[in-house]
Amino acid sequence: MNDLHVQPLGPEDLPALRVALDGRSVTDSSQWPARRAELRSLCVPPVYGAFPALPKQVRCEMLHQATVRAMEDARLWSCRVLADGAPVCLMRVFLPASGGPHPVVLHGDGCWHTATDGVIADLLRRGYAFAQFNRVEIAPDMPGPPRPVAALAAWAWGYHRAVDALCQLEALDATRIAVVGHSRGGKAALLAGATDERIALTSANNSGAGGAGCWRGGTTGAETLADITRVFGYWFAPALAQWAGREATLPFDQHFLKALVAPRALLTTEALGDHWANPQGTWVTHQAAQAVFDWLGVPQQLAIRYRAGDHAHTPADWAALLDFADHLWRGAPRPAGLGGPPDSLDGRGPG
Ligand code: GTR
Repeated sequence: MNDLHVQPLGPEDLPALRVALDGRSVTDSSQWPARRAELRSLCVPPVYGAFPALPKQVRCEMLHQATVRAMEDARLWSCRVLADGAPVCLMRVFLPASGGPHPVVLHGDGCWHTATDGVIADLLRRGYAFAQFNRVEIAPDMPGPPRPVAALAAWAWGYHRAVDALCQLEALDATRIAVVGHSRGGKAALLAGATDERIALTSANNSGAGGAGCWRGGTTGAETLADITRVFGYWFAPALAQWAGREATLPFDQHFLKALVAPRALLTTEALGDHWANPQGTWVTHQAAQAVFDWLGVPQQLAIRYRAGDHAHTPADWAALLDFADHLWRGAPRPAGLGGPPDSLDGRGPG
């Protein structure tokens, strides 16, 4: 990436995170829950619309248990997640052969098969369980007539119901649940993590517009609000399209969604050549959200990682997530290579 691809935009151009709606500065961390609730009301309904109703009861029905010889005798559980008796989705849970409770990585992109056998084997070898559902079982990823619930909200709700189910499995450590997704799945994972405090680590890969990217801009050639609402209107609240061309006056930007994760952990993984997913604008929202993590005394809970290359959920991206989880949960050193893109607007290289 070089300067030709970068528009002049910095974190100071985004709406303030620590000025409450009544105009007062948010100075004490005891005010954070109230401000967090305000931020949520400002940035979630206008973009994603309403979530499906919260069920009274979620059940994780065990359908089958197997041993996977090709994965060092890993356990593989097939489950059905039910909300108030109605099926939500199927879920597969891979667990290391023995031990536990294991931290678990929850992935909703079953429709893409980005979690290859090699990726899953690596997770298991490193002592993580891996749970996967297919978000398109919850809401199809196809255009069609207007829907009562937009797809991203339905997919995020699916993550939440899968978390309900995972919390019922004693072999898993419910205090160490990570969620991850790629691109549109990364938008859903970020929304899920921002709105559910049981999720300890949220990770979005190449999530761009409506995810970790900045609506106001960043990378020249990045997908705009007009682009995404024209082609993928069914992912979003219908009213979002009204902001096309007026992004500079939005009362929020995606740093609000990132800040909702604080003080829990958030890692976004980005690709320098993925201009459509706005790698530079993602750095701007990152820097703006970092101020909240710093202020709450947890600067290390927010991380961003850039790699060379294009739009994809690569084994290197999965490894970056596990390295960060090892750091948070197992005392491993903070991984190298976290930080801004090499030609970031403020000139800071990867830290
Ligand atoms: C693109 C879309 C992006 C991104 C991507 C994907 O076509 O414009 O916002 O979500 O699809 O999901 O791979």
